[in-house]
Amino acid sequence: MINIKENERLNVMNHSCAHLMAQAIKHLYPKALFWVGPVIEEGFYYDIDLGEDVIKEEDLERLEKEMKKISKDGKRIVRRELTKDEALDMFKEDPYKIDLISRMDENENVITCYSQGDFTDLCRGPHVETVKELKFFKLIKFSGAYWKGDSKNKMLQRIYGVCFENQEDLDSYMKELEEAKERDHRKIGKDLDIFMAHDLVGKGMPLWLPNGAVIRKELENYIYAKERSMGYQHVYTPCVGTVDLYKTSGHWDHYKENMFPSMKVDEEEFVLRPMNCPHHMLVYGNKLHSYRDLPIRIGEFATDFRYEASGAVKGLERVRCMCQNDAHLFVTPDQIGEEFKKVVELILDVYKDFGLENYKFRLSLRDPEDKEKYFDDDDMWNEAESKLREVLNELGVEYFEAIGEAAFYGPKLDVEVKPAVGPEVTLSTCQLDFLLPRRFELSYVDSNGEKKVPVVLHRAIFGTFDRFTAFILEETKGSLPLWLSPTQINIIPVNNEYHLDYSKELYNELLEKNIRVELDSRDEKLSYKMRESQTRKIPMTLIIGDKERDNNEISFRLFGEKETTTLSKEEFIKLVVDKIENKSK
Ligand code: TSB
Ligand code: ZN
Repeated sequence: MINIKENERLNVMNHSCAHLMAQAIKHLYPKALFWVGPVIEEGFYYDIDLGEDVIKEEDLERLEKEMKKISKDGKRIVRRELTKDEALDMFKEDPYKIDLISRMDENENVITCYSQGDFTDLCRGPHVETVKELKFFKLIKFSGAYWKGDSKNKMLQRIYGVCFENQEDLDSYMKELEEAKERDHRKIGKDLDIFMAHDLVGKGMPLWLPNGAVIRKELENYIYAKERSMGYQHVYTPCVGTVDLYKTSGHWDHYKENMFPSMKVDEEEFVLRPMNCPHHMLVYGNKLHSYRDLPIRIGEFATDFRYEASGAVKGLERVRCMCQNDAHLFVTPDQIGEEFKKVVELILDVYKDFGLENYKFRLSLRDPEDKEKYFDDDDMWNEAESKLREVLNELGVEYFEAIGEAAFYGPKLDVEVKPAVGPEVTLSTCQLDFLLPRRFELSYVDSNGEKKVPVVLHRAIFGTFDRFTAFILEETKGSLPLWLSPTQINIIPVNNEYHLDYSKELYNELLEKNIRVELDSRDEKLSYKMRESQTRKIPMTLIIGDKERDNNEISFRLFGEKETTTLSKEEFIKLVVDKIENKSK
């Protein structure tokens, strides 16, 4: 989808369109006050204080009509420079503008306002010449938004819209938007009974339904097998720790605002853990280690809790209770390159297995000027960063560098993906860490019998099972490969009276082979059942009639296809078992 903010002409048009909308709002709601109205990737929005009034769906149409009227009228948009005093005087009735203006420095920036007919707004510009240029727009949605994003403040109303140069562009954008909505994992997750939410459990705390649980278990089995084959050892550790644990790790000082508040139990003070590294440090420290034991790779499918802003939580993609596919790799300094390479290879391997192609590698480096954010050891940083770069070049993967994005304890590699709706997120991550092992006083004995501190690689291939599931649901539009599908095969007898026995026989045979099969013996029309099988995106639908029963055959239709294929029962079962085993797409 086009990024409107980055397109010069569309940026200006959308900004002007936000003013046009504000003017229309003022006509319909004379008491309306305006906060800010920026251009965003998807168009524009304006935050508005409507007093007692609340925007409803049908109001958008009314507003659009009023905007069209103003546009037709065709007033010029006129810029005016103001001194701070003039600005304060001009907007003296408007507390929101007073708030903005009081924080402005007229010596740094000229204060300007823009007028069009009966409407004037404080604004930096630039704008189109006349409102006549704004013809092809659409108001898309509305929501509540706290003033300055702070839940202690008043809730304003935010209306989103978009503006283009011609009708075709607007139409094709609206079509893309519709498609994105269809692909949104929140919709798919609901339609396919994958997860739910409930106020009684809380915001950002999805409940995985049976279908979702199957997907998650398959993902766990898949990555567990891969990790075992690479020498990982998995552990189970509690999803709480004492405050002291997080003081030792440094999270209490550096990560507290992302954590749930602590709770006291007897004499101990606990927190829900936001990360698993501290627990894994203790597991490593439980034994003495020689350089010969390294790398030691400690993995866990670990539940974490993070405070995410209530406006940021989103389906399975951004949750407050998540399960990481986590591991901490303890290595000697000269094993960093090789171990990092294995992680990148694993990422590539996994993405290939899932057929994922829409992702970007981001190498996050420190800003050498920023001595405060990054822990101070130039040699360490330079060496680590060039090692990571070297590995990426050697593997020939494309990546971009982001200066100043490293964690304070070391550089990292992130995989960025774009969800159907909303900004990019990180899926996989691999982070180098020189600090945490020191804080936990970890060591190994090197070949000279000297005590040394290991280096740690934090890595999560799926990121979290939550976010990864959200992403594959969107990439596949809910049509998962056979091996991942909650229901793999749906058997529909043409007529229960004649075909149910053979269908049941088949059902039991498939069940015995551990295939997730359903038998639809409801008294409904065949066409209805077939359609439902498609809506549920079941990969294989079997239609069992006379011919199949008499010849011990199977006729099946793949999801999304119109043709039916017929095979002997044995051939069919072999095909299915092979497809599942090979994780065929
Ligand atoms: C990799 N300590 C490391 C770990 O060892 C760590 O926690 N890294 S992280 O903070 O980057 O989180 C790992 C992954 O979890 C991220 O790459 C991202 O894919 C996923 N993740 C982070 N926050 C959320 C969230 N709120 N909801 C869903 N997934 C999340
Ligand atoms: Zn970690």
